Amino acid sequence: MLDLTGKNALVTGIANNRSIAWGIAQQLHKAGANLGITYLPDEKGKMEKKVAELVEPLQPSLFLPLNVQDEAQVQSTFKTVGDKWGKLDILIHCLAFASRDDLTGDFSGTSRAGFTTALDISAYSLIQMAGAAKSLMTDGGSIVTLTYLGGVKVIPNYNVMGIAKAALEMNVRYLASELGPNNIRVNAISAGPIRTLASSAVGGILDMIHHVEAVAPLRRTVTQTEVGNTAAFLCSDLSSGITGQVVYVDAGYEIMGMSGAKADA
Ligand code: 0WE
Repeated sequence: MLDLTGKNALVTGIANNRSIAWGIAQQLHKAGANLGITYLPDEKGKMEKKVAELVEPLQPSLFLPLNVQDEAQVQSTFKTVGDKWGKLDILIHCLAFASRDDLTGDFSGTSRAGFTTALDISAYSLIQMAGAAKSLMTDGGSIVTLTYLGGVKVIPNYNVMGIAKAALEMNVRYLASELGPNNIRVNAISAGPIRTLASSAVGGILDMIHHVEAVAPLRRTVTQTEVGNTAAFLCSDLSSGITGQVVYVDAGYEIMGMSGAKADA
């Protein structure tokens, strides 16, 4: 049985009710986990209010600001987790950002600043948070991050985010190797395209979704709930032998080649 009772789970990356992190938080809650939620603070406190209202039904016992580009805030978040919970069991990393200018146009035009920002927020942040979580995961633990096929294959316009996801997937393997002796497992979920705040800001996302609906083995896209269920599995003892992996939750899209062609045409 999938049971997360008695487990403390810190979930990052909830922006609204379409966030994949929101789908994950709901499934962890359903499995009985005690939740801590982080939000990206802004000047007017709008995000804090919005996320607080959204997660209220899940009764999180911690609700903390977290901007991974602010090292002091990362340290204080994990200090609070240690002080309030004593131990951490589950860390959900759902953070990514690239400048819009770098998600369109020529990849060879990627600026040094854009590259640095994308890799810092989307890939380095996993190292940073795993490093802070390590000493709190005294009973073992599970770290789950979100990646995308664009880190392995060229997807139009994904550009510098593809490089960030390639780095993130390699971070998963190096972290899994280091933390394995502490019984801390580290895995990634490679989700198929889903309409979210992050993806709908991207031109052509609807065409990509229609393409997946046409060629993926399951002939559809995946839902936040399906990603959430896989995350719950990866955080539970049911997956105790799995670490360092990238699990595709993409309706099977990743296995296909010749994706435009029809066999019987
Ligand atoms: O990883 C992502 C989204 C990443 C993302 C999206 C944005 C939009 C708004 C990172 N940074 C930003 N910055 C912004 O200013 N996905 C897997 C969704 C996604 O993004 C794409 C996709 C898909 C799919 C970008 C280009 C092409 C496909």
